[in-house]
Amino acid sequence: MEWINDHTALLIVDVQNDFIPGGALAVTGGDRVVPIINELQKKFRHVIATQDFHPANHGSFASNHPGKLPGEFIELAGLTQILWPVHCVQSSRGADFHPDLNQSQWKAIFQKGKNPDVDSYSGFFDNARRGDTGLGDYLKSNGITRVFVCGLALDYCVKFTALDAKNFGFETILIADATRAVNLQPSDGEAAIKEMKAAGIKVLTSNEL
Ligand code: VGL
Ligand code: ZN
Repeated sequence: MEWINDHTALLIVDVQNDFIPGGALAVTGGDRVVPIINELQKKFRHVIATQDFHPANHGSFASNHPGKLPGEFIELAGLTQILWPVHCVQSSRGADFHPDLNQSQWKAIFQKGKNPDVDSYSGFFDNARRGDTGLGDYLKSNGITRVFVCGLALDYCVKFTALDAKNFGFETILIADATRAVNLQPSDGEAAIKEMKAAGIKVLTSNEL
């Protein structure tokens, strides 16, 4: 089966310094996806990245809620919100893409999490599903029908981006070796893959492409 054609896009989710070991919200093995994604990109004509890009007063940061710690919960935009350490602040090094990630063929970058009043895991919509980054319309207007998803973190932004891609009507494929989970709970990564499969998302490894 030829998986990649002119109607196929690679979505690289949040491969940013703060999600890499040493960063503010480090994902174990997050750096390991970089060479895999660089190899993958060579096979695609349409490569698009998302970037977590928060203002310093973002409501998902524990430090913006006196007395609260990362991992605790609050209500934000009418939703239960887990609190994170300060991460991916606009114009900080932590928000930059990993320096080894090849950006030379990217067609577009979609930033998310810019509204301080709501978090935004998916590259398509904020968690309250009000704000739209334009990614879905962008893909449709470029004739994309099949979307491959990779990047960080599997159990948050990768999962919600893939679920929204599927809901948008794109055939959606997770590249399992090109993602890593935060795993606040040790099985969160596995649970995310199960949830994606149940939603009709395919799971492949990069050597199958
Ligand atoms: C992410 C938590 C908070 C992610 C972003 O990119 O998976 N996770 N912000
Ligand atoms: Zn974030």
